[in-house]
Amino acid sequence: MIRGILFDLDGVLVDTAKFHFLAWQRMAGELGIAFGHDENEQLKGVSRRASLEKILAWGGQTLPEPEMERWMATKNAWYLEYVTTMTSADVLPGATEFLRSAREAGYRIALGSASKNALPLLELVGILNLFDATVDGNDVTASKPDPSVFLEGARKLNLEPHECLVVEDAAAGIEAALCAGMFALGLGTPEALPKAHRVLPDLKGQDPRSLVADLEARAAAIAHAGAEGAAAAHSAADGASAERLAASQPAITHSAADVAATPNTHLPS
Ligand code: B16
Ligand code: MG
Repeated sequence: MIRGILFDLDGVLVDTAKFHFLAWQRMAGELGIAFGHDENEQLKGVSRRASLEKILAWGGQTLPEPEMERWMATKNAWYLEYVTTMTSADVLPGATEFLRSAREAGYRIALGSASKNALPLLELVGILNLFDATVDGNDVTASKPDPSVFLEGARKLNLEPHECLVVEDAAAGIEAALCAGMFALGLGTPEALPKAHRVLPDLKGQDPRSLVADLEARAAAIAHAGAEGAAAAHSAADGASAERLAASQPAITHSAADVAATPNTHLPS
């Protein structure tokens, strides 16, 4: 039974990706490395250091540690310059209302973000007071898909992982939620987040209680079909079995292989 909801920050509550993009692009430009929107997509949910390492690798460069530190500080200073323009109007559609109704419905609320700037940002846009607990890049160093950030969030909420729902916009974040043994709601498109239990475009107009009831029902269906699907998928190269499995859970976007492979098949209903 879901009793707590853990929210990612960037892409779920606020759109800071555009500011990360501007700051990384400025840095990449100075280093002579090409950096576009495709590259930026791959940095969503990834820590500052891991992002820098990826950008340098794309440019075939390595830097000594003091230079790494200098670029991380410079990029962050640029990023902070850009985000200071944000106000409560920049909270993503439906997010504030969803947080409020989730609290009123009795769910415990936590933040699970890779960002070291998460708390001042939540304060800046006026929603920090809606959280019972926060976990950010200052508490946890391992990047999503490592589940640490969400496991620590559950611990702070005094809940078991299977009592938690994660709301995420990045594939790595969905992986992290599933690795943690939690329910996963993706915000975006089913194509980009195929492993989420459910995908919505945003939180606008969503009622937390109905959403939770729906997710619990879907997870129960996956668990049921997963047990049968795992056997079917392994017993033969039988495409029809996989199709039957998919048809038995029409609301879920997983393939039979995903259902058999991802930890969400073990979620209790
Ligand atoms: P910072 P999230 C992540 O936030 C961003 O998606 C990612 O692009 C960024 O590099 C990371 O935070 C670290 O951010 O430089 O502020 O510590 O999506 O996990 O909330
Ligand atoms: Mg995100």
